Amino acid sequence: MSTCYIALGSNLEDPLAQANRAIAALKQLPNTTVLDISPFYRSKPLGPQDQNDYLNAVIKLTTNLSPIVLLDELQTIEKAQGRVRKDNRWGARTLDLDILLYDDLVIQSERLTIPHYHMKNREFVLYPLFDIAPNLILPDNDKLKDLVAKCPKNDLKMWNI
Ligand code: A4P
Ligand code: MG
Repeated sequence: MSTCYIALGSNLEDPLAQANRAIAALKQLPNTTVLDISPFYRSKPLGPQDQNDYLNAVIKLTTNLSPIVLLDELQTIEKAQGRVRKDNRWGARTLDLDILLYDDLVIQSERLTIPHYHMKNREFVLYPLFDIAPNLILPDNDKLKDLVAKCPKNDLKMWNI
């Protein structure tokens, strides 16, 4: 069994419903157990500002799926929830599921970069990850708590306030 952390983001079509539906779908994945779910956060959009705030969260799971099979499964869930892939980078989306970490693996392939690029300076990734894995150490030996301490909160709030 491998331990993975998945980042969830949504800023279209009822993000709260999108998040709950995605989590229900993750719980249905074969050979996979959802172990923990961070609180849901509300974050300012990174990238184009003419889009809604995001709901962001991080989910911890154990799985027997390989990284690439897990990616396929995540993309299937995104697609089922109406995700349309567009060329506009960092644009609005109903659902984004990214693999942040997969055990201590470091992967650089055409389809997968693990640890997820940019995760180290995104408040909407680091804070929810810290909530469920305060003692986490990244494959490069960086401590999550040090990364959080260095990362401005940038108006990150709990979703429901
Ligand atoms: N890919 C490579 N590595 C991974 C990985 N570790 N996990 C590839 C998942 N996918 C990975 O992703 C493009 C390709 O990345 C996939 O086909 C996969 O093979 P995508 O989901 O189609 O496109 P994307 O998500 O639009 O691209 P990107 O660059 O991942 O977007 P970002 O950087 O995630 O930005 N603001 C706030 N506040 N909160 C957000 O969650 N998200 C974005 C999206 C912009 N602004 C945001 C947020
Ligand atoms: Mg993505």
